[in-house]
Amino acid sequence: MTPLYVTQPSLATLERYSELLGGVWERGILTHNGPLVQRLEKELQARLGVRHLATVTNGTIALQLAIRALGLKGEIITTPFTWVATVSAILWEGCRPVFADIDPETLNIDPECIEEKITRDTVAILPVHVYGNPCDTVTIGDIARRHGLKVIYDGAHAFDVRYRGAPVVEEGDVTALSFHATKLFNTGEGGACVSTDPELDERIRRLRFFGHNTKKDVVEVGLNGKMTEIHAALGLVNLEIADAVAAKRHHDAGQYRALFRGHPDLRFQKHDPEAYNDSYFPLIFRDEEQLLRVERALNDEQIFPRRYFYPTVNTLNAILPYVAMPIAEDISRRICCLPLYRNLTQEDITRIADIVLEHL
Ligand code: T4K
Repeated sequence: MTPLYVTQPSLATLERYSELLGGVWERGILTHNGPLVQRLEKELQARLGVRHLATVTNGTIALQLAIRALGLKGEIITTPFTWVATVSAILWEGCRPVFADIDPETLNIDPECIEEKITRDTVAILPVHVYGNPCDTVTIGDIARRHGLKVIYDGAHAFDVRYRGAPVVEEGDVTALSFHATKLFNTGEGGACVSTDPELDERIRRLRFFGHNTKKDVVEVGLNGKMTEIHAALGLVNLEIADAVAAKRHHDAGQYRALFRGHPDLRFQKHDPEAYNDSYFPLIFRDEEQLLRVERALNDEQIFPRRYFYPTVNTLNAILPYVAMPIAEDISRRICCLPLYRNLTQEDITRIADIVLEHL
């Protein structure tokens, strides 16, 4: 039995990738803002409809660079329902994460909970577009303006999402994207910072390149966050198949939804179909016992869904003191992402859904 994992990377053909790599070999330029990195940035800007996009080595570094470029020092309000990278980036940059609980329907940070967490030390809000579902950017923007706070969106899952007719990744001061192998669009490892302000974009570019300015003088403390030509080449060819990848995912997620819709024990993340990239297929169960029973049954058939995100990051005692986040913790115990990727067949989806429904 071929195992079915939660995801598999969407990859263009090896032939197509080799074609671009041929040029890399000829030029001998592997990194330092080479021609393919520049081309990928232009193509991503055009595809996503954004003005400033700087590629980096991964989504975690994108978050760190965003925090650093905005000069943040103090408390950053964020969600407990996310991958550990959201919080480790805050800690790594010497700031303090303060959690605000989530909306049980959208699974994004609840704007009402943000406001009550604001103190004199708050410097920013760092919400996550969870599974690509856009946050309430209007209310969050309004809170930030009223309190003089910066906003960084963790858009690791939000590739290609348009919300209210505009790219959601242009909301806030900076949005951090991830192009990890498991993401909708991937460069193997990779990521990007999207910013709305040209000076901020320039600073991010400087910080990702050892703090060099365009003349290569060191003008501040930077790090090495540069994407290589090898990764950019993969990004360029994967961008060519991005429409086909998106169409297949929307179709397959729709098929899952049709098979589960109406079951009294199952629930989907509340989302606007026009602003959802189906980058994951999260399913919310009645309780954890039911989820574990289904997970065991799937594992017995060599099917491996993933409990994104379990446990919630506010419970990670090794890096943070615990603060209760009842809604996020409840959802986290009973949510699971089912396999969703390009090579999954219609039979696979039906088989997975049958096993789920049989073991509820
Ligand atoms: N913010 C948020 C909200 C995020 O979700 C993430 C990352 C970040 C920030 C940080 O972005 P990056 O710094 O990673 O760019 C994955 C990813 O490592 C991570 O990128 C992602 N979020 C997180 C949600 O999930 P795992 O622990 O699930 O990976 P793994 O190795 O268990 O892979 C899952 C399945 O994917 C495997 O069962 C098989 C398949 N797979 C995986 C890899 C790596 C492949 O088929 N090929 C592969 O190369 O973490």
